[in-house]
Amino acid sequence: MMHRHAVPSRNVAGALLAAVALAATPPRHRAPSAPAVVSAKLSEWKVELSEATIAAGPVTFTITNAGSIPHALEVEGERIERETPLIEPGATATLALTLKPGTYELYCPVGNDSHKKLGMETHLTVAGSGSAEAPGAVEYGTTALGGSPAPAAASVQAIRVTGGGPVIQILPGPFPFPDSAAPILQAFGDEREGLESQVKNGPYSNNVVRSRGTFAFTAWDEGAVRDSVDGVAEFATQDGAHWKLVIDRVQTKDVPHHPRFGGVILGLYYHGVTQVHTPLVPTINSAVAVWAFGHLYRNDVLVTDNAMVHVMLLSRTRRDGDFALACWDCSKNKIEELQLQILPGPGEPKFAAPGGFLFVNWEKSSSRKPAS
Ligand SMILES: [Cu+2]
Repeated sequence: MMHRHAVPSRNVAGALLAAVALAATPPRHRAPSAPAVVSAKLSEWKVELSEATIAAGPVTFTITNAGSIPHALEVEGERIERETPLIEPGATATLALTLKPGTYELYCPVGNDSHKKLGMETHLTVAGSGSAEAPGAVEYGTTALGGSPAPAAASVQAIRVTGGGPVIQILPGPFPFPDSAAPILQAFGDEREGLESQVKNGPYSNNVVRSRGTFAFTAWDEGAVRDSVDGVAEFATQDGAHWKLVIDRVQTKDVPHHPRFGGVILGLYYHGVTQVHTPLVPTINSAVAVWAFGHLYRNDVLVTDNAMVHVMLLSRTRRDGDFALACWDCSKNKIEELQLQILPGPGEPKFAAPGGFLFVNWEKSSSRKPAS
């Protein structure tokens, strides 16, 4: 995913050197008993702190939700784990803690960590009191990359996904849960109108035809702009056309309304009720989500080198038999549905397919860690 602060492991040595050169910002001087004050600003999708380093002792966090959906703040580290209640957009909360020296992770715990995975995560260094010049106060990792050291868990991860089971093509049609989606759509501001047209025309519809084809890809979640993907899909559509899609590069530009979407994200709870991304998709968990560009061929003729591709391996949303959408909250279902959506690139004509898009699912798919 597009973590601004992910430090590639092979650059750690360089980052350390850079940090030593930058040296530490000493904690602000204050009376020993006066609590430090740190303001935290929450928004989609980041946590911004007024201080990167403070001295050990009492601290009061003043937290403002400057975003458009509810968030919260959790402070974790040195055996402390404390969080605020949910903070509505525009509201503030405070959290008073006493912190020992160490490094703390501050993140938004909303949405089973989906907000955290989208970037709502930062770090705070607490230096031993009165030891501002001590090496312990050096927040290495605060480098030109502009963030904190990435936790080990954020290092390179990869997934190999293979489509399987019944293959279906989804055609334009109405979204089957308009009443559930309507209140969520209210929060989408300028984009609401465009999204509302999808309530009538899909692509998330129950208008489904059986298809056949194969799809397999590998995706690498390497942080910043280094995510990558490599895969091929081949399938037939209702009209008998044969399509081939080669995906070999990720799309890292912001997706409207939700900046930080793009590239490869492993593990995400979103859509539906979560207020993360469009509610015109049921609430789901995804093992991997990819935004990519693809080379698209129809009956062996190149259609475009810039097809916009969105792929998810997610909780099953469709029932067997007629493959209608079976749930508004599908997040507890087995993760085995592989969705492939293909749209024309910016300014390009619609595809020769119903609705001008291609949307194909492999209903019983699987994933594994690729051999490295
Ligand atoms: Cu949040």
